[in-house]
Amino acid sequence: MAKIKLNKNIEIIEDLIEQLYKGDLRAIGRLMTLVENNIEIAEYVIKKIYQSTKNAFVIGITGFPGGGKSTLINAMLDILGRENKKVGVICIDPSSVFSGGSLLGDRIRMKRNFNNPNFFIRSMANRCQLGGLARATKDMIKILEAAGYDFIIIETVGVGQSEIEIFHCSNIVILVLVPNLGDEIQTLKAGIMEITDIFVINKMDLEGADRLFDELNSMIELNYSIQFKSKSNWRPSVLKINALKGENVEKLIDEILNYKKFIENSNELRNRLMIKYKKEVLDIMKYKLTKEIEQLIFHNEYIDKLINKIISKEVDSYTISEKIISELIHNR
Ligand SMILES: Nc1nc2c(ncn2[C@@H]2O[C@H](COP(=O)(O)OP(=O)(O)OP(=O)(O)O)[C@@H](O)[C@H]2O)c(=O)[nH]1
Ligand SMILES: [Mg+2]
Repeated sequence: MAKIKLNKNIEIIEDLIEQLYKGDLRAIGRLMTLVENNIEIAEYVIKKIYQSTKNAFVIGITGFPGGGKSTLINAMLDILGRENKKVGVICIDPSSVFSGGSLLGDRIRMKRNFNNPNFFIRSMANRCQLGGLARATKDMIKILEAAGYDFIIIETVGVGQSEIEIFHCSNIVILVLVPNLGDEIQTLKAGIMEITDIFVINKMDLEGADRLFDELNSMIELNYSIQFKSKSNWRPSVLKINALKGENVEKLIDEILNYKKFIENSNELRNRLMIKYKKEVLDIMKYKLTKEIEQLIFHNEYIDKLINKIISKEVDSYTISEKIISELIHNR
């Protein structure tokens, strides 16, 4: 995509924001593309819309490639659609290897819900957005919140660090497993298990679902006695599901709503929001400071003089770094 400049497109962006407030799907899509590709535009848009965003309930769904996450989301949309809920879905980096084509694959799996005006479904296949994947996802959530979505579902394959980061912006984390994973379960980032609120055993029609159900329950029981002693902690549940047939998906929605009530009635929501926004501010500061520091290091004669001292073995780079930091801080 050709680089679009913020200052030359303010009017277009303002217009898109107006349409966004009316829930126009095309405007939402165009704004998302702009925000994904241009951090200056992202900043402009988020500053403009932030006060109009209402808190949507953000559901993070993760698990192995091909575990049936998209199929499950589609089955959830069937139910939420009947209740006239507005739902936004963002599929991050869908793997093409296991399920044959990411964007197209999700479109096919979610086909029957693609044309419902209450749903906005988008895939993000690009891992190299400015400011990182988590930044782009958080901004997209805010765009959907400004458009009045009740629920936002984020689908991602839970194997990398950025996925863990993404879950800091979810209100609930659902891990989709399938029977007979064997050692694969070990390759899941350990952190994902710890932050999971609902375990889904999808493909319950396959052999081994009952065994996995028992294993997960014992694992939770073990952790429960240590970690979840206090009443303010949620005890993760385990559900067996057949996403293809929609079996037990209603139960999953009920459990999500139970959880929603649970965190709304405890301090948990506030605690999570505190952590979430601290991380968000930290990430933005890191990004901005890094840019400023890069500018300073590579375009400053005084710094060149200091670096020369490292070259001539007069002073080591730790000491020089400390000197720059303390001078930077004292100057401000
Ligand atoms: N037998 C069985 N197959 C299922 C079930 N749910 C989904 N599948 C199949 O599993 C395959 C993968 O489904 P997807 O929904 O694309 O899985 P995914 O986890 O979204 O995959 P990626 O986005 O590529 O990581 C498809 O062929 C589905 O038809 C189920 O409950 N039982
Ligand atoms: Mg998928």
